Amino acid sequence: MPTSMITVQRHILEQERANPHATGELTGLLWDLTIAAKVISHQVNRGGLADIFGGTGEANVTGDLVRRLDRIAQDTIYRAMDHGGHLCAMVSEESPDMIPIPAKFPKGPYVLLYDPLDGSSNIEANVSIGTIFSVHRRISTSGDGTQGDCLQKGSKQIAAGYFLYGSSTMIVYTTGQGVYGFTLEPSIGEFFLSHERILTPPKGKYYSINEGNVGAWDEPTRRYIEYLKQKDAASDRPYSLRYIGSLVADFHRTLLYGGVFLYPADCSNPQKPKPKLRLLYEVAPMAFIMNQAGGAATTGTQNVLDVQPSSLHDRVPIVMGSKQDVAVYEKFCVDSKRAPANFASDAH
Ligand code: AHM
Ligand code: MG
Repeated sequence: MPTSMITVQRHILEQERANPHATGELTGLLWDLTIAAKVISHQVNRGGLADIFGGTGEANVTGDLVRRLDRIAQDTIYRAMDHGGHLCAMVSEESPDMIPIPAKFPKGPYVLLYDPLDGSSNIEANVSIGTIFSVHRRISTSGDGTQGDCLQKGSKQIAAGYFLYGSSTMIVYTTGQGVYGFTLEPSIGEFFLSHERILTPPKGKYYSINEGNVGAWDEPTRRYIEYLKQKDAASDRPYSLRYIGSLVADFHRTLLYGGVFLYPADCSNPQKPKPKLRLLYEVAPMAFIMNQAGGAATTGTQNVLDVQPSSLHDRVPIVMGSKQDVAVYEKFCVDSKRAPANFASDAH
C-alpha cells in the first residue's frame, strides 16, 4: 500500500481552493483526464495482446504511422472530455484541425491540447510511453473555441502534465504552484501522491539526445555535446548518455535526476532547419513543468515559454533540464566559436 493517502483528486481540489477566484472547472477537467488515463493505462498494460498492435494504415498529420493504441488513446481522451462542460475545444497531435465540442454539450472556459500517446514507436518493445497535456484559458468570449484560444504562448498555460505508462502508471502535473507526482495503485484505481514538490537538481550528469543525428546538428549543439563528453572532474564530466527515444520517459528521468534533454533541429539544410517535436503538445507543456521544477527550457535562442505559436502543428528545437546545464548550452549558442574548455570555469 502507498504510504501517502493524498489522492490526486484531493490534491487538485486543494490547489484550486488556494486560488480565491477558482470555480472548480479546472479540478473537474483534470479529474476527467485522470479517468481517461486509467483507461489508456489499462489498454497499454494489455499491450502484449496481439490484436491491439499494428498500424491502422493511415498517416497522421506529421507523417507518422498511426498505431492502433494511438487511436484508442485519442478516442478515450476525447470521450472523457467532450461532455464535462469544462472545455470549448480540444486539439490533438493526431488530428489536423481543432476538435470541436459537440453542439449538444455545454462549452467551458478552457482549451485542452494533448499528445494522446507519445513515443508510440516504442510500444512493441514494452518501453515506457505517455500522454502529455496542456490547458489554456480561452481568450474568445463565448461559443466554440477558436484557433486563437489554442495558439497561446506556453507562459499562458493554466496547467500541464503527463501520464507515464511505465513499470507503474504516474501523473506528474503543475498548475503553476510546483510540480507533483502521483502513482496509480492499480488494485483500487487511485493515484496517490508519491513525489511531493519535485525539484530538478540545479545540475546533472546525464545528457539525453538521439546521437545518431549528429551529422544534422547545428554547430552549438555539436560543440556542447563534445564538451559534455570531455573529461573534467571539477564539473562532473564526462556526462553519461541516457536516451530511450520516448519523450515522457526521457523527460521524467531528466526531471528527477537532472541533466539535459535535447531535440535540436535537423540542420542538414541550414537554410531550412527542421525541428521534430511539436510546440503545443510536447515542448510547451514539458517546458512549463521543467520551469516549475526549477529547471529551464530553451529553443537555443528563446525561452520556450515565450514562443508564440503560429499554427497548431508548429515544431521547435528544445533543450531542457537542469538550470546550469541549460545555461551552458545557451552560452554555446551565443558564441559557438568559443573553445568548449572555456565554459567549465564560467558555468560551474
Ligand atoms: P511521436 O509523438 O510520434 O511518438 O514522436 C515523438 C517522439 C518522442 O517521444 C521522442 O522524444 C522522439 O520522438 C524520439 O525521436 P527519435 O526517434 O528521432 O530520436
Ligand atoms: Mg508525440
